[in-house]
Formats: sequence, C-alpha cells, structure tokens
Amino acid sequence: MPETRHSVCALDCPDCCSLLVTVENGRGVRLRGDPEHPVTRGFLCGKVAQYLEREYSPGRLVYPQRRVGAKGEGRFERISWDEALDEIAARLKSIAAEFGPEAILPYSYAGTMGWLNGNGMDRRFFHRLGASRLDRTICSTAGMAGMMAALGVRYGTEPEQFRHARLILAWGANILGTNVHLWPFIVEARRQGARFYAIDPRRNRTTALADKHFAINPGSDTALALAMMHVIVGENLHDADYVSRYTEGFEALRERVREWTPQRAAELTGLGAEEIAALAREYAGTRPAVIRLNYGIQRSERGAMAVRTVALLPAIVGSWKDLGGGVQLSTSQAFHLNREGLERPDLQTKALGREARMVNMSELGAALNTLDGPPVKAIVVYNSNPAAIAPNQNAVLRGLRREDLFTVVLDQFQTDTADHADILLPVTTFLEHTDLYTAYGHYYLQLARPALPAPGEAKSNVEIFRLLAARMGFEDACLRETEDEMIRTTLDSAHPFVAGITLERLDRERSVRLRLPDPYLPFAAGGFGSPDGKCHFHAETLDYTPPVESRHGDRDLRARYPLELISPKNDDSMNSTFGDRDSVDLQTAVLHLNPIDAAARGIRTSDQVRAFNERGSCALEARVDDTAPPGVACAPSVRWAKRSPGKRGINALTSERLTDAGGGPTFYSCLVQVERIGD
Ligand SMILES: Nc1nc2c(c(=O)[nH]1)N[C@H]1C(S)=C(S)[C@@H](COP(=O)(O)OP(=O)(O)OC[C@H]3O[C@@H](n4cnc5c(=O)[nH]c(N)nc54)[C@H](O)[C@@H]3O)O[C@H]1N2
Ligand SMILES: Nc1nc2c(c(=O)[nH]1)N[C@H]1C(S)=C(S)[C@@H](COP(=O)(O)OP(=O)(O)OC[C@H]3O[C@@H](n4cnc5c(=O)[nH]c(N)nc54)[C@H](O)[C@@H]3O)O[C@H]1N2
Ligand code: SF4
Ligand SMILES: [Mo]
Repeated sequence: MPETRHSVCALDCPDCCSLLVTVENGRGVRLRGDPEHPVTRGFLCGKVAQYLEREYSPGRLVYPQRRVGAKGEGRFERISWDEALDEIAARLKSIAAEFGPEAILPYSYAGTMGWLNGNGMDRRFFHRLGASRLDRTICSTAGMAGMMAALGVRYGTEPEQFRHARLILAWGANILGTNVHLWPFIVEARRQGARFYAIDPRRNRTTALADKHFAINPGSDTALALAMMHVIVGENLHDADYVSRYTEGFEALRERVREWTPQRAAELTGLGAEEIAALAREYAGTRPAVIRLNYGIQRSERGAMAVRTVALLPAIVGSWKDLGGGVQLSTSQAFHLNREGLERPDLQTKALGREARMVNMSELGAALNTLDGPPVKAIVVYNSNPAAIAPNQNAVLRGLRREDLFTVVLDQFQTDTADHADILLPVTTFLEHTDLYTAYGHYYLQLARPALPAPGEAKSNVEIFRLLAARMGFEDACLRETEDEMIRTTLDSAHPFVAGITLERLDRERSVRLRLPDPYLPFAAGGFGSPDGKCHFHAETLDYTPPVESRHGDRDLRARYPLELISPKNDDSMNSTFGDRDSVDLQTAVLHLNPIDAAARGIRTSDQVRAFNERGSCALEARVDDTAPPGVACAPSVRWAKRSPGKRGINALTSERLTDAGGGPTFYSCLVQVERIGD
C-alpha cells in the first residue's frame, strides 16, 4: 500500500516548501507540494518537482572514498567508514598539534537550510576543536547590513499580504525564478487591479510578465531610490503623519536628497528622468504599495547601501501602516530560536581560551593562498561547492590543489569541490534525515522526519560530526546528543515569537506559524530596532558611488573590459546543485549578449565565445537576444567548472572584492571583454 509521508524542501530558497512524498515498498514514487500549507499551497518549482530523479540518481555518492588521482582529477577508491573517520581524526589532530587548531577551516553554506545539518552538530564540533570560524557571507550579509542600517531589525511584509497591494515592485527579485510561491499572491492582487513593476537590468521570466520593466544599469539602485526620495519629498508626497511619529531625521533627509534630481539619476541608472519621477509619484500615491526586494541588488560593490536606501522608502510614504504595504527582503530574523544552545560557541573557550579567528568565505582564494598565522592546512567542506560558486575561481582552485592541504568533502554528488577531496564522504538528502526549518520568505517553522531510507552507506552531517567528535576523543555530552535533543534545545527560547512551540506540536502539525499577530504589520506604529523605536534616516551617510567595476567606475578598466557581467540565478537549478543534470548544464553554458554588443564583435547566436578579464577566462555559447541591454552581458549561473570546455566556470571572472558593508561578495560588479573563439 502506498503511504504518504511529509517532508520539507531544504534547498536555499525563501519558500521552504512543505512536501508530500508517496512511498511504495520503501521507495519514493511521487513528490508534490503539501496543499495544506498556507504559503506554499501545494505546488512545486520545476527543479524540485524532479527531485526524486536526484534522489535515485546513479551519480549519488554511497560510500566513503579516498583520493587516488591528482587533486582535482576525481579518481577515488572505496574505503570503509572506520578507515575514513580514523584518517580524518588522525590528520586533524596532527595539524592541530603542529599549527594550532585554527589551521583547520570549516567551509559550508546552505546546501541544506536545516538547522541541525546546517548549523548544529558541525558547529559544536568545530567550536570544540577550536577551528577557525567561517564568516558566512557568500549570499546575503550585505543586504542584512543594509536592512539593519535602515530598520534596525530584519523583518518584512508577510507574503500572504501581497494579495492586498495595489502596486508591487519586484526590485532585483526574479520572483518567478527564485521565489515562485509569492507569485499566486501577486496574481490575486493583479486580479483586483494591482500594477506590477520590475526593476532589473535584464529581461527574465518575471520582467516579461510585468506591467513595466525598468532595465536599470547594474549596481545603480541607490541612485534610483535617492531620486525617488527627491521627487516624493520635494513634491510633499510623503506621509507627514507617519514621518513625524515614527521616523527621525527627516529634515536632514530632505536636504540630502535635494541634489538627487531625476536627471542626475537618469545618467547613472540608464532610465529616463520622467520615468523615474513618474515611478516615484505612483509609488507615493498608491496605497498599499509593497516592495519585494531580493538579493540581486546587493551582490554589487555598494550593495548594502542599495538595500538600505530602498528599505527606507516605505517609512517615507508610510506604507508600513497598510495591510499589504512595506518591504520584504527576508523574514528569517523573526525565528528567534536558541541558536547559541544549538551551536555552542562557548566550546571555543574550552579549546582556545578565546574566540577563534574568523575567515571570510567570500575570500576563500586569499585564505587558501596567502593567509598566515596560521595558514589553512585543512578544510572540511559540507553544504557547499566552493570550487564552483566562490569568486575568483582560479585562486580557489590553486588553493584546493595545494599538496599540503588536507581536504575533506561531504556531499551527495561528485561536485567540482569533491574532485579535490582527500577523503570524500557520502551524505543523505533532506528526504532522508530529521531537521528543523526556518524560512526566509514566510513566517512558518517546520519539522521534517526521514521520509525515505538513505542509500548505501550515506549518513547525515549530524551523524558524521557526532562520529568524528567521538574519534577525536571529545567527551562533551552535547557532541553525543540525538536529533530530538538538539531540536528541544533549539526550541528552548523565551522570545514571544517562538515561546511554547514544542517538538511534540511540530511532530503533530509539521508547520507552525510563529506567534505573531495575524496579520503581522511589524512597523505600523514604529517598533523599529532602534532604542527609540523610530526609523532613523541618518541622511548624512546616504550616498551613491558607482562600483569600480561598472560603466561609471574605473575608466582604464572599462577601456579594457567594457561589458558589465551579471551571473544571476538560473531558473531551473539552485546555484550549483543540479549541475550534474544535462538540461541544467545547457542552460548555464550560455552568455546572453545584446545585438549591439554582439554585432560589434562579430558574434552570432550559437558561436563559442570567451569572456575574460584579468582574473580569468570562461568559455560560453553566445545567445544574441534582448535579455541584456547594451553594455551588459548575462550568464545564468552556476555551471560546474569541470563541465565547461576550459574547466572554468563563470566565477573565474568574478572578484574577491567585498561589498561596502557586511563583507559580502560582489558577483554582479564584474567587468569583462568578450570575443569569438577562433578569431
Ligand atoms: N531557480 C533558482 N532559485 C533560487 C536560486 C537559484 O540558483 N535558482 N538560488 C537561491 C539563492 S541562494 C538565493 S540568494 C535567492 C536569490 O534570489 P534573487 O535575489 O531573486 O536572485 P538573483 O538572480 O541573484 O537576483 C535577482 C535579480 O536581480 C537582478 N539584478 C542583478 N544585478 C542587479 C542590480 O544591480 N540591480 C537590480 N535592480 N537588479 C539586479 C538579476 O538580473 C536577477 O534577475 O534565490 C534562491 N532561489
Ligand atoms: N557567479 C555567481 N556565483 C554565485 C552566485 C551567483 O548568483 N553568481 N550566488 C551565490 C549565492 S547567493 C550562494 S547562496 C552561493 C551558493 O553556493 P553553495 O552554498 O555552495 O550552494 P550550492 O551550489 O547549491 O551547493 C550546495 C552543495 O551542498 C550539497 N548538499 C545538499 N544537502 C547537503 C547535506 O545535507 N549535507 C552535505 N554535506 N551537503 C549537502 C549539495 O549536493 C551541493 O553540492 O553561491 C554563490 N555564488
Ligand atoms: S526550491 Fe523553493 S520553490 Fe522549489 S520546492 Fe524548494 S522551497 Fe519550494
Ligand atoms: Mo544565496
């Protein structure tokens, strides 16, 4: 008899879908969305609709292996778990003894969003060891810094409320590609007459369905937002009542934005001055108006300022008061769980007598090649594929190929990074282990139990780090805890948003809304994160400078590398996850060029081209179309380097330069030249 089991999608996606798996004779035969979930409502994105194919792929890693070929070559021999764990423990101990434990670096991101397998037993293990800490900046820290500077907390509009909006701005947010469960709420709003606009340099699934598409120059959003403020404040379209009650520094803001005329912004953004003024008037004059800001705008050099400036707009027009107003970047901070109890940072004191040093994951190339005091001698990679996704790929690969670096990789598939492992360990998928899930696109906490058996000898991250802790001789009780004990600890929080949500309740209901007012209007009456609860404009620090690597940036660089490359998310994959699929490989092998830029280089669709700059070169297939405006090149990402002709992916071009705040990467501030291969 088929049986239906519940699960949760663990991929790094704001939606965090609730799933139903049909199981027959121990095998998953059908995967679908759980229709009961109030936000994700029973449908799946295209990539996860096919997840069972990944689950049962012949490419799954199913036993531990030891490298026999050269680093990067990908040749391995099968070993037992005992051999693998003994060898890892022995190498980590000897490196710690010789160089100090900070010579060991964990490297992980959000391959799974589960708390236990993402920041649970792994954190406890590395803290107890005294390993270097990883600053997990690769995705969103610039945006977080921008939100904190604007609002003092990082809450946002509930997705369910988008149905009430009359004007919706998708600002650097490819909703249909990366956050598809918000879309039905937008469709509902549009049926009631709402207008939907997209602000994005390129044409994508979302801009194609928008009432207006503002094809802004990459990295120039701050200029647009400042000019909108100029018009709104200059024409007295702001919400004077909201501003006087709940904000601070409005007069200084008025002064500051005086110089930000739409004309000035037009030159920087590539939009028309009248178009900017009209957008500002419409935004201020429509109630409710909501902004879906996603992370696209903060992967540029001044990404934190961009997010901060846009996030101030709702306080100026008072849209936080309205059901269906405000802005959403992320909802994740509202899950006030007991992170310290789960991660146990206090264990570092035991190992080192102090906190361990921090290494920024967006500077992995530099960390592996030039860091000293001590140098990185071992790296343990899980939930991530840095050989493909980290910037400055040539430096990263050079580092991963160091003969004296001991590398352990935990993954489900033989990724680019796995090819560089000394020891490669097979791990479970989210369908196979227990975990607790917060979301960054809604306010529901979820629990998943194993729905399917693990194949071969695969184990979860939690289990692997528990076993490694025992091998290292660590006796702390927390390193032996079960999944349920870890969840109970994590739920042990007095914060009113989560107080009283128990493991038993999660086991019963699977998905539980945080204890927020319903509907939740976080800043309807102030309530910002500042000591006085007001939104502080701090206008004196609002400013815009174009990225060094942009059309208005460094002139010499621009003369050599005249195209602004963006490498946004591919609709049918998830960063480099699914990079083993041929269909995904085809989608991420292309470079979209505007007909004007292509003609200037004698390039036609299907030509093999080389995109290059001082950092490296990447071979791609040209698509000459209207995806990118003149001066912009666009490569849907992220392809596995080993599947590319020159064994280099798009990140051979991107730099390790960091954002203005938050220490984030600047993937979308990247100048390149493009030429036809064979010319
Ligand atoms: N299908 C799919 N879904 C995903 C992912 C995936 O790889 N594929 N990845 C997941 C992850 S890790 C994340 S962080 C989220 C990210 O989700 P998003 O932030 O929505 O994704 P991005 O593609 O980074 O950027 C969104 C849009 O911003 C545009 N953009 C680029 N530069 C600028 C700019 O300077 N200004 C403006 N206004 N727009 C700009 C891009 O062209 C893109 O269309 O998506 C998650 N969901
Ligand atoms: N050029 C360019 N580069 C980018 C981006 C871009 O837009 N353009 N986006 C950036 C962003 S926003 C992000 S978030 C990063 C994402 O980069 P990563 O965090 O590296 O994400 P993925 O590429 O999806 O790789 C996740 C890996 O984790 C593995 N995995 C999944 N579940 C588990 C598990 O339970 N245990 C273990 N051990 N492994 C597991 C998967 O098989 C996969 O190989 O990429 C960044 N890189
Ligand atoms: S990737 Fe996102 S949209 Fe797709 S199933 Fe997972 S959570 Fe849902
Ligand atoms: Mo991300």
